[in-house]
Amino acid sequence: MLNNAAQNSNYTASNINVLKGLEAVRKRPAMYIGDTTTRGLHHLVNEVVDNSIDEALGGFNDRVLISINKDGSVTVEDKGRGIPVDIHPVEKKSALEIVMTVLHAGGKFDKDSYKVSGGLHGVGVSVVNALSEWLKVEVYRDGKIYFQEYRKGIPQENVKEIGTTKNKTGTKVTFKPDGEIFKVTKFRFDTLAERMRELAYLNKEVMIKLRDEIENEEETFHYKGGLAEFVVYLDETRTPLHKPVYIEGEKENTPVEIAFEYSDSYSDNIHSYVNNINTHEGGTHLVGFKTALTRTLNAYAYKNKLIKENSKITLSGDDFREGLTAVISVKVMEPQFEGQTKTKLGNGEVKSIVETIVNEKLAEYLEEHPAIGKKIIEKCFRAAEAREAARKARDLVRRKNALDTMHLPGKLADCSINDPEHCEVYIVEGDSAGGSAKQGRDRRFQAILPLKGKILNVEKAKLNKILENNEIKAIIAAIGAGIGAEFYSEKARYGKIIIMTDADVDGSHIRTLLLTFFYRHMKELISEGKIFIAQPPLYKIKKGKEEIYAFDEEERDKVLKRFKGNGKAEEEFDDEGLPKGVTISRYKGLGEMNPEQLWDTTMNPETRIVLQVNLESAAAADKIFETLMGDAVEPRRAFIEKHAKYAKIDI
Ligand code: 0RA
Repeated sequence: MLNNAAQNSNYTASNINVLKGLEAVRKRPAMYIGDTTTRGLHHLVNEVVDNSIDEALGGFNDRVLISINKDGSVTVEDKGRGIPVDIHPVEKKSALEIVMTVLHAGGKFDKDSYKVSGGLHGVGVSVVNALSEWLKVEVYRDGKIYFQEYRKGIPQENVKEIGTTKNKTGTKVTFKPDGEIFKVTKFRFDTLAERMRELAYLNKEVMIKLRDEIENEEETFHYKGGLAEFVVYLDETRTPLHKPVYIEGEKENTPVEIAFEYSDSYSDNIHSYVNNINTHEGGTHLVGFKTALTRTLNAYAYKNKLIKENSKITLSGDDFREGLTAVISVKVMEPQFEGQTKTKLGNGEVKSIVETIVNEKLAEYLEEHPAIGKKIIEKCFRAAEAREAARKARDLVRRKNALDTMHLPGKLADCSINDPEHCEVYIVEGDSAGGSAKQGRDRRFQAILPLKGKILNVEKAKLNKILENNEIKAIIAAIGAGIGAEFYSEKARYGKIIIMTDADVDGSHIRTLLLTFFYRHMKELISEGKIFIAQPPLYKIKKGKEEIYAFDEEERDKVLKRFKGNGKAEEEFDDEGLPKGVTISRYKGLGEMNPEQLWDTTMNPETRIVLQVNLESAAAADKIFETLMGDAVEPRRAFIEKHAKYAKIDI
């Protein structure tokens, strides 16, 4: 082996590098795909699909088929140019093998498309390959069909021709994620569908088909109206005031696509994307849009005398964004991503590109659609009047020190350390559970804020009403970082905010109300991964001195089975199959647990389970909150029915 390989030093060197690369990925998968939970698992599919979409951006592809196969593998097939297969002069290998086995090799081949740098996307198909038990690729190119197979990223033989094709081009990748790497290897249709839907809205020329051979589900995503259809979809449960405004333009090789509409809601729902990546933290493209929107609408309002010259009320940027649902998508050649989560566009030139395009096209649009222009200005004027009223109310509250961080709420049992990074606050449902939590906690780093009853539904209330609510005031003061436009997450007094509610309908309602509040008014806490949901157990199973907690029915049954397995003769079980001497108690609420039990099961960082709330797709989250908390009843009923089987809500 060694002798043979040594005859060709290039060959040896490149192979060793490949093995090192694959090993690095398998050793630290999280560095490449974020994590190895279901989230990382689904990123594998996204990674391959991103390549197919890249081909579409170059104008070479208009179709992507994704299939979850019966054996648990996934196939992604496109009609792009096909991965090149020619033999690399130095490496003496097919380009296909290099793309599939060398980290970031994709970028070395000129794909003339919009490159992605930073973030999780664009790590390359080789990463998917390295993390797969096996992967098979077929390339249709130059009238031939090429094939190669890999195990854990290692080619099983050279690239070979396995047939001919008339004029088909494209790439077909099938892979089975490696169970040694991923805790869960089952793909969820809904999770994939969410991203595919988003991609189809963002790339209107592409048709994406998703099929699940296991669950027998199928959906086709193809939206010729692009972002205009996206905003209508996002506003499905709101009442729009007009048809979406659609703006498309290109400057300096930077295509810009924007759609927006106003609805009767109070929140602003602006989603921005760069190269199909959701820029949660915004950036220059968003600033350009906001600046142009404010300027153009203001100019239009005064020019057409829709606002009186002597009006006391002036319209600010916020007023032009109340009830606004907008999607901004730009494609940037060399994007610079900044910010905490690397989802903020930094390229300065993009601000003026977007600003110029919006100024010009929006002014034109308004001239052509005066009725819509009038409606928009009237809506923004009402927002300005309400803002003025809210400001007065807020000043009043401020004077009462409710928002003043110097005055912590009376019912907060604070922790003794004051280093936010190591401190956490439990927001607890009810005074009695609050009492247990206060006694059970580690008071050095755990603070407890008990809430009385339900908090206000912020989805249906204006800011001044929200600020009058006592429970909300207590949360704002305890966290100590302000609210809304004046929220500064770096000031937060705790690194973790843990929502702890009962495992019943009321509890989940309160949890949703709290999440809605955080999502609308302290969004950074969610995007920075600081919000968690505690998981109190539902059952206690006791046999003799042994006490075991179970978090759901499935776990309870496992424990019972184990007791049964350990147990003696079959006749020791009663009619319901319970072993004698075994008691099961179901916790109806947190209040039923004593302080020690609460600490052991739900609060001890060594043993507890907490779910981190993440913002995988802000657009999807937005829709879920509006659906759950907004006015329309029918979509809410449908959503709840569809998701009834899930214990938790992924946002
Ligand atoms: C490298 C270079 C080129 C295309 C691709 C990779 C490519 C990768 C994937 C992965 C899934 N589908 C894909 N389609 C294309 C450029 C090809 C050329 O210049 O002809």
